[in-house]
Amino acid sequence: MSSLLQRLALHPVGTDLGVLEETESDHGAGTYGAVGARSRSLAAQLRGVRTSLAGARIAFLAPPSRGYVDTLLGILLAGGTAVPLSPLHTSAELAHVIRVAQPEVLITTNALADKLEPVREGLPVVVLDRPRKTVFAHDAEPNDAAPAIMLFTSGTTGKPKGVVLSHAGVAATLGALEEAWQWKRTDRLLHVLPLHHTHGVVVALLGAFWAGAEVRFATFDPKTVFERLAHSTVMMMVPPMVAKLVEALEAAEPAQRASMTAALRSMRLFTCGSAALPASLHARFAAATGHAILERYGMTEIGMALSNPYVGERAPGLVGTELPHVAIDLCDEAGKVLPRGEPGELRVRSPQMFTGYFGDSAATAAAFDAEGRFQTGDVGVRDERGYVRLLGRASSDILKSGGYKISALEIEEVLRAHPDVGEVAVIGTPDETWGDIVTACIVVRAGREAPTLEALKEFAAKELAPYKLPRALRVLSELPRNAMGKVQKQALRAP
Ligand code: MCA
Ligand code: AMP
Repeated sequence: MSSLLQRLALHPVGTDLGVLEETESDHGAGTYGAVGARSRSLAAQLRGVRTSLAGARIAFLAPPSRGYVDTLLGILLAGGTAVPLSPLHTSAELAHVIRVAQPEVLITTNALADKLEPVREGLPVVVLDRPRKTVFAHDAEPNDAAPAIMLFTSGTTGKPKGVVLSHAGVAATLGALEEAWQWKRTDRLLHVLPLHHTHGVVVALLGAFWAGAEVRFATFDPKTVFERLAHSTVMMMVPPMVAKLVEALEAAEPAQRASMTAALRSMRLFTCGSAALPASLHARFAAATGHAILERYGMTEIGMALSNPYVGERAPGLVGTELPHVAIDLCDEAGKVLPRGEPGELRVRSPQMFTGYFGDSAATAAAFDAEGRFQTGDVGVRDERGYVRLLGRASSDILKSGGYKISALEIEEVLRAHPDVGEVAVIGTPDETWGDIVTACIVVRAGREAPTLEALKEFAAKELAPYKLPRALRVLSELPRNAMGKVQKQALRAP
């Protein structure tokens, strides 16, 4: 059995857990023992659908709930590769994931079964809350090298790619975070992140499970968060969430504010990552709550790489130093390591490293340099203590909005099909709350009228998840291009 499963499966059956849905008050149904029994039953059923699941991808669509957790663990126990799908995604996006991942089985809930129907392409579907026939079989024995999870992330070319994480890679991430952030079985995580990206699935959810801690899911909104924090010890955020909590605190009347901050007494750790947390927000959160947010840096492919210290100075605007067993060089374009103080690309070696982009060995090979280091495309500089400050990304085609990594090219491809759009370039306009505001710069098609932002959004919403939609529109007479005809996004971004 892999070291990941040994650790996840070994929590005592009675550990008072666990996974509670927003409305859930029945602790008993959520103990690790109960989750373990349900996920083993699902694993047994999956092995009944396919006798050998070793290496098989199993895609699943479930809201943040016990059903999600049972499914994720059930797939891992059955020896399959878990491919989480997002309820935020359109049919076109789900179809893309299914086309790339080539799953053998789909799993969903009664409520979401209709969403999967148009894209299931004849694949068997297991519906969680319908009666199932249990087929008994021996536990599968995935080893450390076996693939565990496939997560989709955007790149500078084409549609999102399937990043394969092995059991060993996930275990390395969880072990490093347990050590660095002092996860304990007595922790209670308030989980408000989406469950189709590394932050929500690996860092938060499996991070808590690794420690045997409690997880409580909630939809992010400041009111709910302040209510739930009174029962929590850990919360993980992306920068817009920090902005919204700070705004809510600053807008509250003194008495109300006192009760909101009183709710934070049980909290021991707020972390933030996925996108840059402005130093000003870090300071406002500290002033309003007395908590210094621990900012860290990672990437789907490399796992978690840099972190501010749990004990020691959590520096605003900096992402800290290497997590255990991670090695990072700041390099010039040729891969030469630069002296401290000079900005360079972060290149990474790590036991957390992904095993490849599924079905795309050329892209996998291109992601590493001649020394075998992963090329992040992120540029940073180290201060005298070794803390890294991130300065931005090498490519203008990757945006971070709301903490989501978004490919400008994917949005451009969709908008280009709009009848009023002649040419289009998508850029990120810097914003304190959202990171990048997705901005469509268009040239109107000859003989047509300029579309409104609302019309473009409505058009794009048929293909793209809400978090990828343009939030600003600029209508131009032409796009700035270089001699080769390539759009100069830097020029578009200049104020
Ligand atoms: C929403 N709004 C926005 C954006 N999103 N405006 C500009 N840019 C945006 N990106 C506006 C809406 O138009 C609306 O305005 C209002 O905000 C509320 O919209 P809503 O959709 O309800 O927002 P939300 O659901 O509250 O979403 C905010 C969110 C969400 C909860 C912060 O973006 C989120 O869950 N982000 C997490 C992403 C994540 O997990 N990334 C991890 C990737 P109006 O009210 O005027 O209509 S993994 C990763 O990055 C690596 C490994 C790592 O390091 O972690
Ligand atoms: P993803 O592919 O969604 O895993 O996103 C990874 C990218 O998120 C990294 O390459 C960074 O550009 C960005 N990122 C993650 N954490 C931080 C952070 N703390 N500050 C700035 N950027 C971050």
